[in-house]
Amino acid sequence: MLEELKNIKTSVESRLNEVKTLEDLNELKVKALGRKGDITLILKRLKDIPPEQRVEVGKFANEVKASLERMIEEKARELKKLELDLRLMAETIDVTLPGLPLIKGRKHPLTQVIDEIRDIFTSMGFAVAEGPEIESDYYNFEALNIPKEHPARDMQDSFYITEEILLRTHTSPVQVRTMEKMAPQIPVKIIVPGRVYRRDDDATHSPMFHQIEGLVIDERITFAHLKGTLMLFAQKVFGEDVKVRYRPSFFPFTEPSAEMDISCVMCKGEGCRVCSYTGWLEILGAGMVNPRVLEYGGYDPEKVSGFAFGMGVERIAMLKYGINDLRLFFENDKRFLTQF
Ligand code: 2NL
Repeated sequence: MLEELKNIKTSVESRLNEVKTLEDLNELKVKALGRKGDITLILKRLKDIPPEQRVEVGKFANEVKASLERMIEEKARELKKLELDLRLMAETIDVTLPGLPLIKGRKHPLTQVIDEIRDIFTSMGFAVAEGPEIESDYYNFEALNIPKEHPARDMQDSFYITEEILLRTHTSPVQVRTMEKMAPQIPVKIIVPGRVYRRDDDATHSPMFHQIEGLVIDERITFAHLKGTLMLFAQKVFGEDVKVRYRPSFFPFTEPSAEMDISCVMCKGEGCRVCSYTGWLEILGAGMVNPRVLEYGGYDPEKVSGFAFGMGVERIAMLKYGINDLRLFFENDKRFLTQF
């Protein structure tokens, strides 16, 4: 039995060197020291041997058992430390590695143009007004002196929800609403940016587009105020040396009416494809507020007068940035949008 104990001891010792995991170690421990382990079995057999040998063998068996327990425990500590070291190594974070790139957002080019135009007019003392995109026939047409047979009123040209309710075709209804609220106070000096809707869809027309309109009402407002204000605006958007000209025009809500051209931003007035070889680009419509529209708004045309104007934001943006297809604004293609 002494021989057996020695063999168990050397066998466990040599196998301890090969053990690589806590699981293997536990297996080894059970096999040697467990309830049915090699050492335990020998201790159980002690009662069968002669008493004079029993003391010596028993003592040696307990020594082997204690020695194996110590060695196994030592190995367990070693393996635990190794496992922790490996885990720490695997979980190491290199704080010097570059981070993930942050993609910075930006305003849509149309929003940038609206903001720029808004800044120009607010710096001249205009306030910004906004209103509903779903409008009544009254505010969209009637109060703007747009007659019943006018083509804009046709079902083919506007988005009707009912016979009386439609998507606004211009931002002018907000100006009527503002006049109603303010009258008879003066001065009125507002710009109205916003989305408008018309039943059009091609390379130069979108069913939804943006307008900015302006309205000034005060005593003795003349066409000279209109010209000075809009010329300053054009020079701020397109540059100090841009030239402007006015041509007679017609709108039901202004009288007289005009259209403002600027010298072509591409050829500086020389004549090119963009300006159809005229040297001029049309950028907005304007006029003196029709007396009937002043009355609809609650103002007395004998006491006050006003001028108004309207422009398409997409058109201004296309001319400013040299964009040739309106649809680019609405396709959400980042290759286009990130250029602004
Ligand atoms: C254009 C022309 C224009 C107006 C809009 C207006 C509004 C009121 C009274 C009088 Cl409440 N006028 N707005 C006046 C002239 C022209 O727009 O070509 N827009 C894209």
